[in-house]
Amino acid sequence: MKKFITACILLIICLQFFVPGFLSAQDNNANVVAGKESVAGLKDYYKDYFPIGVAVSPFSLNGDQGALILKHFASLTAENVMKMGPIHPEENRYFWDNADKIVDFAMSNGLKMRGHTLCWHQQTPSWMFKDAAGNAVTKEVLLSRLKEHIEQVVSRYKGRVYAWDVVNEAVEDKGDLVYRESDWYKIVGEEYIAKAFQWAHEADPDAKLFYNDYNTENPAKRDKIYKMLKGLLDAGVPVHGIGLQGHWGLSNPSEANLRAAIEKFSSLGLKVQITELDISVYPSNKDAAIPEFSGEKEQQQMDQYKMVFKVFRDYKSVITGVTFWNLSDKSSWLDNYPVRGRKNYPLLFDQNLQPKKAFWEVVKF
Ligand code: HAH
Repeated sequence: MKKFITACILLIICLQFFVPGFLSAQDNNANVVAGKESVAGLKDYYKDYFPIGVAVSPFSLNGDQGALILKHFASLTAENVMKMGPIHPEENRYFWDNADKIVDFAMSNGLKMRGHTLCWHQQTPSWMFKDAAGNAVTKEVLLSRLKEHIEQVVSRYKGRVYAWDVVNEAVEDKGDLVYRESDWYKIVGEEYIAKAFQWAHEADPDAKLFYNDYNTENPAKRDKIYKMLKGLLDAGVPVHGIGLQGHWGLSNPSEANLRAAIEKFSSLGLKVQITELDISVYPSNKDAAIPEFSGEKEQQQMDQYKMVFKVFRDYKSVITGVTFWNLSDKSSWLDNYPVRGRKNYPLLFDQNLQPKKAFWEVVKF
């Protein structure tokens, strides 16, 4: 009898070690939640699907926000500090400190790190396009500056940043024009896009390289981007994936357009990531600020989050990451864009860092 009891105790100890949650209230189904607090983090619910990430600043890594990041997220993106302006403020000066803080935090906590972004028309330092006399630089000068920038930044984070948004938002939204008429395009022509990918690949052959854009579910823009990407791939340019930014609204995109975009881009053999997810509660720039987030808007946001995550799960074979653009409704870039000072409620955690109703829609499956 004594031996039997000892054996039983040993068995229970073993089970506790090897079967997570054996002695706790946790159900074997990772999606069961208890009370207000989630048993698991967002990343744990999605561990068999794709890493869930969040865009951060180096100042949001401590205290309650740091704890929330570690509980729920498996990947980080620097919201701003790896962009060309902040990281390369003058021709021969790089400012690494802030980007290093985020990369170090990711590495010491076992998180993946995405790089954002190497070439964009905004948040680019003005010196980039000008010579010492203030005139526009030549194509050759601009390309050599871009090459130097990409080599420096990508090689610094080689082996730590696993994926880069190499070119951001190069395609025009309106009309038939394919390429955005940015300074990059005006000075270099479309060639800057292929060159950026080539130089990023040379600097880190193991990094996954993404073209990143918004409105990618809009059929007209989707088809322009598809054509551009097909052209790059046919020419042997090392592009590995497309980032759908995911700055969405309560009824946009439709499920059909979201599915069609994922299918169309992945038909090129590209991986797909949702790189900057948030769901704004305002349909247009003209909407007045709402005093509190509840009722119909809350329900619509729950439905939209539920729909998009169902679609992401359906395409888990091509989706290799889903990243939120900020951590919680306490503060997000949408509090100031497109209307300065208009409070928005676009994320899964509320202003007190608690999971919102939409959170539960995302993890109940
Ligand atoms: C994104 N652009 C950028 O990729 C990201 O770097 C930035 O922090 C926020 C949003 C979205 C965008 C925009 O900036 C302007 C007009 C439309 C969309």
